[in-house]
Amino acid sequence: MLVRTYSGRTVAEALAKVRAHLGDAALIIETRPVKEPGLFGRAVGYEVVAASDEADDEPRRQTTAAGVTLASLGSEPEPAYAPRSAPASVPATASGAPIDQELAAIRRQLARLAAGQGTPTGFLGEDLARDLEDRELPAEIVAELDDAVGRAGPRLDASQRRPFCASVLARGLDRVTAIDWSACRRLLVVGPTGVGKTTTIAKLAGDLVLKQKRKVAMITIDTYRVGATDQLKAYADLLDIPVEIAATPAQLAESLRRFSDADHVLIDTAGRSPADAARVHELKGFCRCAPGISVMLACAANAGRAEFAAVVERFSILPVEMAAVTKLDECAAPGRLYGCLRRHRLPVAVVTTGQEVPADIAPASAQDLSARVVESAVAAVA
Ligand SMILES: Nc1nc2c(ncn2[C@@H]2O[C@H](COP(=O)(O)OP(=O)(O)OP(=O)(O)O)[C@@H](O)[C@H]2O)c(=O)[nH]1
Ligand SMILES: [Mg+2]
Repeated sequence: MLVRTYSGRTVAEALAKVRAHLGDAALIIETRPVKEPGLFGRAVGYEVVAASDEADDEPRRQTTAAGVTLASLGSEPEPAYAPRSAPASVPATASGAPIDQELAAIRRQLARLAAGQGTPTGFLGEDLARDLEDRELPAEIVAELDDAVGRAGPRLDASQRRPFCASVLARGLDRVTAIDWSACRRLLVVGPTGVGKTTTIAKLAGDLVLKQKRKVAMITIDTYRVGATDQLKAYADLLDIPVEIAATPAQLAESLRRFSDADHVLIDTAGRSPADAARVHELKGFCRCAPGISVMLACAANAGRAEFAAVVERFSILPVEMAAVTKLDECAAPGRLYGCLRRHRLPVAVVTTGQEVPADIAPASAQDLSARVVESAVAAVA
């Protein structure tokens, strides 16, 4: 089977080239925009990947002899995933790999395309492509990375691919930023059940009291779960800070008034299932009961894509300003997590990385969240 990529300023123009070269029986495998450099570049044209039953020996030999260059082909069909701006004669491939390896990767990629599994990974190299797949990075982001590595060309040797991809990914998490405590004096943490809200509050309180020497108080409005108030009280005792229980928005406002001399007041809430709209709605009154309450949404790093989306969507009725990503240590699919964070543009402020209070918490970093997606399997185990 012959698989080729045709480009044009419009899809119709590219399809006309397909028809001219492969005839009406050609099978269209994929249509995709060609973007300007950068993750969010504007579409400047289109590519159509098409296949026909014709044998492809002759054109492929031609490509090999030219060292995977497009220049010799002029306006002829381009081999899939060859670099768009390759110089006229290049002894090695654009990604710096030996030609044999690169061609083998391209052939595998063509086979995947022909089988309808088409995420392009030819420039990433097999190891990295496999790691990204294992870590469940969404296919469209894998394709963007592949494209970025392809565009970087020979400037990027194999050892630089992972850090390069981490930087590209980090640019996509533009809302990740550590908490600005100078603007956050009253923090109310919401989220689904068991996600780690109470321990995150205890960790934040520990950081503020022990490291930053701030005056902190805690309030819980979780009068729902048996043992919830005792759990927070135990942490408050350990840190030697005051804690109050508030059952209604009016009581919360009253407690906040009593704690007006505290630098920071951290407010714990009962876990709410995203399936229970009414109970999430109840939290609105608590968020609005006093001015200057910042709302943080706690999301588990190990949640599935649909589960994550349901949480973000359900809690979006509240004035959420920032997010905590909890249980990062239990996250076996950092690529999936990355996809969720980017898709929902979550302003992640902290991540928690274990059960230990107060140690297992860190300010959120786009670079770190991205590095987890691309680090080599050896580094990931270490
Ligand atoms: N592995 C791991 N476990 C965590 C982390 N954060 C919290 N946990 C554990 O998750 C469990 C639930 O934590 P809580 O803080 O009680 O969760 P919650 O959201 O307050 O729960 P509810 O109030 O019942 O909705 C506890 O066993 C915590 O130790 C984390 O970062 N990593
Ligand atoms: Mg709790």
